[in-house]
Amino acid sequence: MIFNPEYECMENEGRKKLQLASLKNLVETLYTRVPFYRKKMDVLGIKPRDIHSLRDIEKLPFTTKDDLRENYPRGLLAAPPDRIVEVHMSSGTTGKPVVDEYTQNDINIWRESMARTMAAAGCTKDDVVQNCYGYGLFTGGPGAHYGALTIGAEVLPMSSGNTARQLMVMQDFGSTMLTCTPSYALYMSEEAADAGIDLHKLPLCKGCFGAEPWSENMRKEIESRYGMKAYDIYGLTEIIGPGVSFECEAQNGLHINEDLFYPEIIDPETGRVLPDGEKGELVFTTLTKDGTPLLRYRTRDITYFMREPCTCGRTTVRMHRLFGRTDDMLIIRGVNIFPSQIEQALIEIEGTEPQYLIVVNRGESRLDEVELQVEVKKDFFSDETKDLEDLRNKIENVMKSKLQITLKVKLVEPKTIERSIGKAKRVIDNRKI
Ligand code: DLL
Repeated sequence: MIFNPEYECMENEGRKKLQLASLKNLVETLYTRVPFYRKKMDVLGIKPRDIHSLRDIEKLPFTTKDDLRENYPRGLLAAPPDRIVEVHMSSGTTGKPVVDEYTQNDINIWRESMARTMAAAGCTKDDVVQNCYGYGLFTGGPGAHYGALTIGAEVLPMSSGNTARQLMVMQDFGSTMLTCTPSYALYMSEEAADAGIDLHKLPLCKGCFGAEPWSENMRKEIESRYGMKAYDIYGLTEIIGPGVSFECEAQNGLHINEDLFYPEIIDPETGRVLPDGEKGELVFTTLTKDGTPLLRYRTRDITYFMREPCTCGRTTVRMHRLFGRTDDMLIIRGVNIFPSQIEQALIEIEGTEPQYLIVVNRGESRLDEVELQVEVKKDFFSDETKDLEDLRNKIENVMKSKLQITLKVKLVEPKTIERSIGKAKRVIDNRKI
């Protein structure tokens, strides 16, 4: 279902006009209210009156994660503090957290974007949404909660973890829709199998999954384990949380809510804007936010734009499912690779579980050495050692032929790789320690 056809199916020229009007407003607000942006624009010699067309956005400065950290906690606030009604933060595992402060208007934007997102996955007022994204400073739980309420569905605000209780509630309350990270969906399906619960017999038939990289094959795996349709949803704390972009029933790229978040793709090295179809770093400008609006925020996420019309009728630009983050890219003996590519190849190999860990070490010859730990399926593990050796060789060969990378595979026993209830940790990089 299309939640808001007026904006989602808008004719392009109309949308561009709207975006330009919002951009002019935003630049004026940032210049007058946020000293950080005034300084940046003064250095570049740009004034709000210099913005005449959407292309003029290229004259404006970027904002980086470091800028946000340096301005922690409230340096980028653009609204009076008494207008803030809610605050969220990223986990901040690698430094000071990044902060998003919401006015009531911003909460309304978030509700709207998440309602569009969940409606595109088929959510209606008749659904029972089991929301297992974490609640708290993380945006996942509250975002899906707002979306479900805006549509008028029933929400089970489970948060993440306590898997036995999740499965009990799922059966007793007849959940029809699941919202959580793909890795947690996978973990829950394992626990269900161990508890003898047949997920195919439950009313659960769709889910919105995101917050971490996952592959097309992981989608198929989740869909077949649950007997449901699994949709990819994308977002980040800095911009609004989940709700920035989402898949529709065509599942051919994620529609960006571009009347609210203006997207660009740039070359991460030079900062140059790239043409449609070229892969690069995704950049967003929040067009209508009040609390902590951002200009040209560099997400570090890698994708490309698809502008061909979509069969669903929405006219918004789509982004290809994320390839990964610039900071997650591994360079294995000269070949650039994202963990999700390894996942995609691995899931097709018979005898393995979709559970893996990539360990990167600096070898004696100063070359990067990569060990791929892969869990073997239970029935396979009790087999002959020779079969295990064959499986190990097979995985190494597949990685070599499909991805052109040479890595060492270590097969591990079932259930030994740590399961995740939130964002899975797939890479341990010992070079950074
Ligand atoms: O993860 C917001 C969110 C919650 C999105 C629930 C979707 C569902 P952060 O914790 O700030 O916010 O992390 C944002 O997670 O820059 C991407 O690198 C990654 N990410 C988010 N969605 C996807 C996705 C939330 N669908 C960062 N595929 C982003 C791949 C994703 N990576």
